[in-house]
Amino acid sequence: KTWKEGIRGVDSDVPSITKSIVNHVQTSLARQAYNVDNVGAYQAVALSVRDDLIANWNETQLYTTNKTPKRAYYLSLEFLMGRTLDNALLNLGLKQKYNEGVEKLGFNLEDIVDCERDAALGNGGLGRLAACYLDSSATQELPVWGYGLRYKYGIFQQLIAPDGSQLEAPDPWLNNQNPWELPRLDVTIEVRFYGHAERLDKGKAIWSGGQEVLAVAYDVMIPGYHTKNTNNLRLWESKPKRGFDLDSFNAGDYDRAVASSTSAENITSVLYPNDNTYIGKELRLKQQYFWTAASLSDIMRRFKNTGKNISEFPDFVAIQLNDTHPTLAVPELMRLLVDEEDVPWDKAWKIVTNTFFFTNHTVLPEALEKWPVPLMQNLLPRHMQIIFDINLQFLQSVERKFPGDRDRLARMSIIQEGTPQYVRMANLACIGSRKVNGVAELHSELVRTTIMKDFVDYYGVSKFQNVTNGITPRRWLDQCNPLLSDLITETLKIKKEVWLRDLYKLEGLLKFADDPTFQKKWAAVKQSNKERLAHHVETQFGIKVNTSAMFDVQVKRLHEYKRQTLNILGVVHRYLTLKAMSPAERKKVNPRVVFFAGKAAPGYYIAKLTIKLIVNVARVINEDPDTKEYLSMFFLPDYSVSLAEILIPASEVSQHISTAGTEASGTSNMKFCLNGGLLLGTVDGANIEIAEEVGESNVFFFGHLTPAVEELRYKHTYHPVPVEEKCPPLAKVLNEISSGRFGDGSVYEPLLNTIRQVDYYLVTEDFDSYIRALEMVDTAYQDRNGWIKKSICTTAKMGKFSSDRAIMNYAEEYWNIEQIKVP
Ligand code: 26Q
Repeated sequence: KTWKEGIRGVDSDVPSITKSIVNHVQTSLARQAYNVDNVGAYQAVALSVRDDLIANWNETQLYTTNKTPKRAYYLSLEFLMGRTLDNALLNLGLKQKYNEGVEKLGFNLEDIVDCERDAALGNGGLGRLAACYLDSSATQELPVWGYGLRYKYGIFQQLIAPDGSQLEAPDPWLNNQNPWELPRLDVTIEVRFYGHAERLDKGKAIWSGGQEVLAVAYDVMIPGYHTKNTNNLRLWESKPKRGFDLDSFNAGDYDRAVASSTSAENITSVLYPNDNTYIGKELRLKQQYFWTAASLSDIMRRFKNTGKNISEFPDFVAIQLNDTHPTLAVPELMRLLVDEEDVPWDKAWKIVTNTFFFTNHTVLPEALEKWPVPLMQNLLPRHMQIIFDINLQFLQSVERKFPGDRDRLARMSIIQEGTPQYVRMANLACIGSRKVNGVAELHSELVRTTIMKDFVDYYGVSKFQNVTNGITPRRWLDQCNPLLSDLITETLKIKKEVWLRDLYKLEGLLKFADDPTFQKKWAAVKQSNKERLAHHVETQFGIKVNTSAMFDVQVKRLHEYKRQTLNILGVVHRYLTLKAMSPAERKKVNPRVVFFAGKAAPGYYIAKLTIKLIVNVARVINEDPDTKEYLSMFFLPDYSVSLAEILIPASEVSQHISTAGTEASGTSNMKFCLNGGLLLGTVDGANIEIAEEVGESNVFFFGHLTPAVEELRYKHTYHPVPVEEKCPPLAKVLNEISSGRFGDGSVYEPLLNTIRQVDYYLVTEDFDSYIRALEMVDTAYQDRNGWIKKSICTTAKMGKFSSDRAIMNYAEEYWNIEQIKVP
C-alpha cells in the first residue's frame, strides 16, 4: 500500500468515490440522494475525504507513538487555517478523481469547495504562519503537533456601512458541523484558576481552591502533501467541571445555577480581534493559561507514557512559543515538575530552559505583553510565586555578571516596577527558552539590538537567531493559482509534486524569461486571474472592474504602522493630478485599479477612520467621468484566507509599505511575489530578503531606511516643520480631504492630524519618494515585455520563501527532531 491508496485501498477509483459520497448523503446526512444542494454535496464530499484522512491520521499517530521519537509542539493562540476540502484533496492526490466523481453526480467541484466556511481562528500574519508551518511539518513528515484553542467564534465578520464605517458581526463558524475535527470527549484535563498557593519547603507549594474548568480535546487532521503522514492539531474547548449548581437551581435561582458553567464556557468563546497591540483583559489571560496548562499536561502525560526518566524530558519534547502568548508555559512546566513530579528546583529549571524556544513577532513597544501583577496574583497565585522565584535567581546571576549595574537589573527584570507592578512576558519567555528568534533578518537584528539588547550582553549573541518566515507553496500557488501551477509544470518539464516540495526548482523558469511564447502564456494566466477576481467582485459586491487596468493591491490588517494612509493619500494625489490634466494628456496614462482589504481591530479608532476614508474617496473617484477610466479604487469587505486566494493571483503590484523597522516580516509579500506580482515596498521586514533573491531591479523600493527613522522622529518632535513646508503636494492632498471634497472633511481630522502633528510613522517623510516609486511602476508597466519578464523572474527566485525551508530550519537547528516515514 502506498500513501495514495488510503482507506479504500487500491479502489480509490472514481466509482468507489461516487459510492462513498452517495453513501454519506444517505447515512451520515440522512438525506435522499436526489435531493441534495451544493451545501449538502459539500458535506458528503467532505465526509468522504475525511474517511481517508482518518485512516492516514490513525496510522501515523499509532506508528509514531510506538516509535517514541522526539516531538515538537507548536503552541499558538491562533491557527488561521482557511478552508480544508481543496487542500485535503490536493494533499491526498485525489483532486482529479473527486472532480470526475462529483461531475458524474451532477455537481461541480469548484462550487462545492466554495460552500465551505473558513476556519478563521486567527487575526492575520501570526495565525496564518502557524497554519503554513503545520502544512510544511506534515509534508516533511516531521513529528510536530499544534496546540491551540477551539474558539466558538473566529475573527469577526466585517461589514461596511453605507457611510463607510466598519461594522463587526460574529463569526459562528461551527454552526454547520465541522467534518475536519475529531471530538475527543474522553481526553479531558482539569485546569485551575484563582484559589491560594501555600509554600512548603524546597521551593514546593500546594495550589488549591478556586475554580476548576475542564479542557476537552478536538483533533484536527493535518495531511502532508503526497505522503501518508497526517499530523495533529489539538484544539481545546472549555467546559464546566460540574454541570450546574443544583442547590441554586432547586431554589429557583436559575441565573446563579448556570453562572459558573457560563463562566467556564466563556473561556474559549471568542478569539480576541487585536493584532499587534496588547490588551490587558482578564479573560485573555484566562485563555492563555487554560490553553498552556491543558497542552502541557497533555504533553507531560504523553512523555510519561514512554517510561523515560524525567530528566530526559528535553530529549523527547521541544516546545515552540509562538510569540509571548504561551509564555505561562514556562512557570507552568516549573509547577508541574517541582510541585507535582517532585523534581528539585534547579534540575527543573534546567529541563525547562532546554525545552522551550521563543519566536518574537514584533518590536513595536505597544504590542509587548505586560500583565499587572495583582491580576496575575489573583488568577494564578502559584505561578506568580514561581515567576518571582525565577526572577530572583535570574537577577542574582545578572548581578554577578554586571555588579552594581542597577539600571541594567531594572531593565532585565521580569517585573516592571511601579504601581502596579507588571510581568514582562517577553523577558520571561527569553529567560525560559533555549533560543529566541525573529522572523526576518532585519527584524532579528532589531530584536538583538533593541528589545533584547541586555539579554544579548548577558547570554551572548548565539541564543538570538533568525528564521525567516515562509509560506506553503501548496496553498499559495498550486491551490490558489492552478493555471500558473500547470504552466510552471509544463515549462519546467518536471513533475508538480517535485517542484512543490523543492521550491528552488522554480529557478528553471529563468531561462524562459525572454521567450516570447512563454511570456505570452505567462501574461495570459495573469489576465485570466484578473478576470476571475473581477467576476468575483462583480457577483459578490455588484461592482464592475476594468480588467485591462493595472491591478494594484494592498491587503492586510489595518494598522498605522502598515501605512494604508500613505496608499490612500497617494491615490488622492493621483486623482488630483489626473483632474488637472487635459483629456489628451490623460489618454497617455496607465489605467490603474487599486484594491484594499483588511480588518481593523474593533477598538482601533484611527484604523477604522482609515477604512472610512478609503470607502468615501472611492465613492467620489469611481464616479468621476473625467478620471474613472484611469483610476478606480475598491475596498473589499471581510478580507479572509479565501478572499486572499482570489486576490493574490490577480495582483500585478502589491504594496508592503510599512515604516522601515516596524513590519517584522510580512508574509503576504511572499505570496504575491510567488504568484508573479511585483513588490512595491519599503526596505523593511522580509521585503529586503525578497529583493535580495529576485534582484533589486525587480522590486520597487522607496522610503527612508531603518537607521534614519529614529532620528527623523526625534526631529519631528523637537523641530517640527509644517507639512506645507516639508511636502507641499501632501499638504494639498490633506487640505482637499479636509475641505470636503470626499464628504464631510471634519470627520477625518483626527486621522489627518496624526500626520500633520506627530507623524510617528513618517508618512510626510516618505511621501515624495513614494510618489516617485509609483511613477516608476507606471513607466515599467508601459514596457509590456519588460514587465512580464520581471514577473517571471520574481516567481522564479522565490524558492527561499517556502515554509518547508523555514520548518526544516526549526527542526534541525532548534528542535532536533527527525523525519519519520510511516510505512
Ligand atoms: C496580544 C495580547 C492580547 C490580545 C492580542 C494579542 C495579539 C494578538 C495577535 C498580539 C499580536 C498578534 C499578532 C501579531 C502578528 O500577526 N504579527 C505578524 O506576524 C507575522 C508572522 O511572523 C509577521 O509576518 C508580521 O510582520 C507581524 O506583524
